[in-house]
Amino acid sequence: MNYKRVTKCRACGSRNLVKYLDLGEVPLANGLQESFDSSIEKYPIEMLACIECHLSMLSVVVSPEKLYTNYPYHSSVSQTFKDHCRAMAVSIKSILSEKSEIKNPLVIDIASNDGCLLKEFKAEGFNVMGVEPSKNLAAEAEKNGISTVDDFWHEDSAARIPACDVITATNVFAHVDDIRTFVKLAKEKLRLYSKGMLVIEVPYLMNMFEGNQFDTIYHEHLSYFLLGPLVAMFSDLGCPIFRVERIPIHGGGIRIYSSPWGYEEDPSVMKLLCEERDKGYYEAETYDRFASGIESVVRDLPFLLFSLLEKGKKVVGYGASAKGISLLNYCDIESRYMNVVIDETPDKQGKLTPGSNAVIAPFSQFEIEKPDYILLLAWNFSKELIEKTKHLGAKYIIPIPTVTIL
Ligand code: DWN
Repeated sequence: MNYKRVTKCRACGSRNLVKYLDLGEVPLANGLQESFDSSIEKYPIEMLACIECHLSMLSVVVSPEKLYTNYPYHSSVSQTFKDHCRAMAVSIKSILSEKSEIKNPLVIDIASNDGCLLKEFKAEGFNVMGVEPSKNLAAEAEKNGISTVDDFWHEDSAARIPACDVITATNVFAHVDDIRTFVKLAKEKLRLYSKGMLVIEVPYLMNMFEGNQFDTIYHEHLSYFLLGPLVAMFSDLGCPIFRVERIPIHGGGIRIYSSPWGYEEDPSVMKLLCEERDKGYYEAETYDRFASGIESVVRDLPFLLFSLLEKGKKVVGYGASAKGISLLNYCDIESRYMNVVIDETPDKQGKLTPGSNAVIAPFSQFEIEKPDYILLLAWNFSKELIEKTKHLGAKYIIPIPTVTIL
């Protein structure tokens, strides 16, 4: 068996965990198939909430080696994400320069993917180094001039990197089982001299609940964060969060800044903690409401695709995203309703979406398929995807928060 069950909260250690959502068993979202496989492995998707600190988490942890050794997701495919990385590098440079005079600071990016973020730091005059466990991505980053330690973030890899001024971790913290060790190892690398800081971006549970983004629940995402549990855990580890920003990327997240080196707490931290409390995120009803809210999409999306098929309309998916593949499985959408998903990531093309068995095809396939409807499976990049395809004259299906036709 390639997974283990969660028995205690990974943030606070409490065993007081309550299940609030069960989405059944689905294949791994990025486990793209070379050919049809009727015995594809499936793993449970259940959400638990910690009664003590309010961290939400999956009930199982699939082995990271199985998930990430060869990972098809390339950050650089999206211009929106590249713009986000550019703005992030500029903003961190400005915050760091308020605090220290250091020239050419060193930034380490954990789970640096193809080097998308580090490229922007480099352009801002930083020295850069990546840590990336996926061999294909680490090799690509190296090819692009980004020095990369080809490994997960653990004691051995941490020992191989120098002390630094900034550590970034975007879209990886939610994927990590032992988040306490992750922070401890990062904290030990931050230089006192430059008041080094750890900057982490994670999807935000408030955005997930408000936007009905249940498709972002899949095996790679082990935790679903509010600020509350993070503030408590980071403070317990001696690396307090001193600033938080809400960020629009990937449907809405938070960027947290933490450091062991005595930064004054910004009002943004208390403000968001109060908002979480006032909006009921520490109350059970909020979780039950989210769980029942997903039913409309699970009912309406297959119904819409079925009725379009009956009317002889062609539907093509756009963006073989992990969330899109998960959505197809949660909604039981088979290839007879939609047999092609377009994706511009070469590593994904020619493969089948696990479970729903649609062929992943390059952009040029749009001209052959001539879709009447495009299902935006990467709805987080709707603007970019619509801009690229509007010449096709198709209508768009946006699956969440409610199934909508544009
Ligand atoms: O945390 C995670 C997030 C940040 O990224 C991971 N666990 C995996 C991944 O999730 P995802 O696959 O749901 O991410 P995206 O970025 O929403 O995926 C978009 C997909 O669409 C990619 O496969 C690239 C593709 N795409 C494209 O073909 N043309 C995207 C854009 C913007 C495009 O123009």
